[in-house]
Amino acid sequence: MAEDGFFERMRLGLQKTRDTLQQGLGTVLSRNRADAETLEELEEVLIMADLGAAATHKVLQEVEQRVRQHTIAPDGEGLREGVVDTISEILRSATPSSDERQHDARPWVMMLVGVNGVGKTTTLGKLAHQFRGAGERPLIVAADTFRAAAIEQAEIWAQRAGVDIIKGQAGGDAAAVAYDALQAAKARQLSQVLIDTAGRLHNKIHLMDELKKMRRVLARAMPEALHDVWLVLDATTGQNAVSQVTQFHEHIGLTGLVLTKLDSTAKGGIVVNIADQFQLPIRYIGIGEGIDDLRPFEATSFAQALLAQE
Ligand SMILES: Nc1nc2c(ncn2[C@@H]2O[C@H](COP(=O)(O)OP(=O)(O)OP(=O)(O)O)[C@@H](O)[C@H]2O)c(=O)[nH]1
Ligand SMILES: [Mg+2]
Repeated sequence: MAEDGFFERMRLGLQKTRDTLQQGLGTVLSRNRADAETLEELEEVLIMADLGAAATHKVLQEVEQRVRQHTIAPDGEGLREGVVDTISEILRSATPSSDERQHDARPWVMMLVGVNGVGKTTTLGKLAHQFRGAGERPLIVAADTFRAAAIEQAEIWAQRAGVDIIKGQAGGDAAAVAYDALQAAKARQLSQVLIDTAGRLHNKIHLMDELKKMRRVLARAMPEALHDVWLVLDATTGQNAVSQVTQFHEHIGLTGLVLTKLDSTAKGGIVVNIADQFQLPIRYIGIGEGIDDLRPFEATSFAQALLAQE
């Protein structure tokens, strides 16, 4: 029941994208041909659905190739099959392998980064809750020292999840907080160190510098740390999400993505766009503000929610 409810919320969140795609595809595919004009119109539909130029190009190329090789029929149904298969394939490429889903290091040190308001602190609370539910002993690190309210918010999530928290002073040195937290986690033999970071500092360079400093300082406490840096993306954001991935990846190096707010009016096409452009696994998706509203990303159910005909 809970899982059905989860899928249903994702499906509703993706409704707008799904409708845009279905309507557009319906019109184009009703021509029942695979000629140049039809393919051009198909291109427009995919661009409108936020797939971006590269992923759109890939889908068209694949469809054309399949028509040429007679693996799909040169009619509406054939084209639909080609589009759905290719988009599903792109999404599958962003699904973490089972190896990637293991976080064996102890403590495993992970930092969530992202621009302000995307859902970092909320996601951290949900993750802490999941780890604890699995019998682990995670630690929340309130390293967003930019705002006093951010520290309080992390505290509330630590209480909800029933896990330890280490926090600094508002205006304090975030890297020092992270370093102390890692030392404490080692001493207390805690299993996961989950670091919350600021979404906004005085400017972007300052934020990137602070995140880089955190990485350097953590490596002094544990050479292999950081193990993971995940970028949180608000799925209702359009093309701007692409530049967020580019910038954070370039500056600090990412090992994964988390998509939040898939229960709101999400731009599903942007997920295909990002899955295609970056070799970064999508680790989790958020489907609400509650503590249980986080799930591992699954390409198959996502593709179904995005592409299924009503
Ligand atoms: N609907 C919905 N809302 C979410 C989800 N995840 C987070 N939110 C909401 O988004 C808002 C911002 O979440 P935060 O966790 O504070 O975001 P943040 O990235 O920590 O923000 P800063 O610390 O200001 O950078 C809050 O109102 C959350 O409840 C989600 O999956 N679905
Ligand atoms: Mg926050």
